[in-house]
Amino acid sequence: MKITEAKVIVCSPGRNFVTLKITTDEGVYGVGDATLNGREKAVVSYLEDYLCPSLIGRDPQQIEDIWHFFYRGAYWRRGPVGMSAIAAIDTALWDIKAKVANMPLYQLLGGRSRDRIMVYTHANGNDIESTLEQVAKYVEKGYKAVRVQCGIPGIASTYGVPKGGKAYEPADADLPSESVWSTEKYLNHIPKLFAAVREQFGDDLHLLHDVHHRLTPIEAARLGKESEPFHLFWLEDCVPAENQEGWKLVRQHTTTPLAVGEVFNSIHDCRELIQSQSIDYIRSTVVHAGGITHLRRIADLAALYHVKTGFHGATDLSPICMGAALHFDYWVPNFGIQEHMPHTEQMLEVFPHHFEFSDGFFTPGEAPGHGVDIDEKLADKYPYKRACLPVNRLEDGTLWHW
Ligand code: CS2
Ligand code: MG
Repeated sequence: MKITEAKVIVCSPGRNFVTLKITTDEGVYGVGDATLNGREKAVVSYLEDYLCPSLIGRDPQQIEDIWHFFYRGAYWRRGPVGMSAIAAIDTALWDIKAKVANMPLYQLLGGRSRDRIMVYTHANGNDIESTLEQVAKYVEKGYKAVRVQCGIPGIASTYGVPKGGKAYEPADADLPSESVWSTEKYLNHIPKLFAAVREQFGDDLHLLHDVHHRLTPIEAARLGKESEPFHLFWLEDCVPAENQEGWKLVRQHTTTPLAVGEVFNSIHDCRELIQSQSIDYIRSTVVHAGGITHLRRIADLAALYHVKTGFHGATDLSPICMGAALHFDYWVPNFGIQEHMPHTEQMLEVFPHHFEFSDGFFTPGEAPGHGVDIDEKLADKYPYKRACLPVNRLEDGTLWHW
């Protein structure tokens, strides 16, 4: 079997997605997600100008060799752009291999380790009351786990809270929009949100929150300690992920479980945090962490240190990534939870899929491969339009973490 074509498809059904389609001389093809929110065209060029030409003529079943050809062979290793490009190739090749084997991807990985995959969704609101209304809506739909984010009194807008009643999409402008942030106002308010959720919904609902990289370690330690009475499922990205020492400081002060990793793109980003047992969940996912091949290594390392998976699953990761992640979630022994920000019907129409939601859980489907495809004709109707993520400033104008 030989690769005859490696085509990059860029579309924008409500938001930008980058898809790689690898076709073989036997007619079997596979698809992979290559979407990097706000930097899509960088990955397109990395694929089209450098990786795809080297794919033609190769045996698509040599997944491991191809992975190392593009990783070790890059010289300039790691980074979100290169690893998203490698991830797309890897995901498409696993899709092909599973189709050739005529089995769903999870079977090829080792079979399922659970009956269904618990997911969490996002409840957001401009204030605590409207956030609770959203939590109630999702509990009604059967979700067992909900992430809560709400507006902060005295701050015009904040991460995770949509504006004007639209679905939340952070890449909201051609060039970065600017928001203002106050750590003090945030820290004084958020514990009240957790208390209100526990008051109204009791102790059994899994409660998650995303700090989105904005605190210093000692501030995160304070929030972790103040959150302990509300026993969160996790506090996510409480400090910027590059400073791995900072996580050890937070860990010393609180028993609130900690999650990190959506901005990581290789095992080397995760290793120190996992081995020092400074975290409880690793969030790196298929599209940004080198694909199935590399994510398996991260998950296996995590398993040695009681760290569970909690893959990133925002709408800026395409349904292809969601499909591949769900197969991975079905198999991985140390599964924790899967994020699921629902894609719109318009997006799901472009990406026909087999995964199914029921009562707070997903199953990946039994179709050969990862079960997600792209309707190229429909995709062509939605041309790319640059959209950048915002930047964030403190009230004194200091450029801060978004
Ligand atoms: C967020 C993401 O879902 C999450 O946990 O951190 O939505 C993140 O803001 C976006 O993926 C950035 O593109
Ligand atoms: Mg996050």
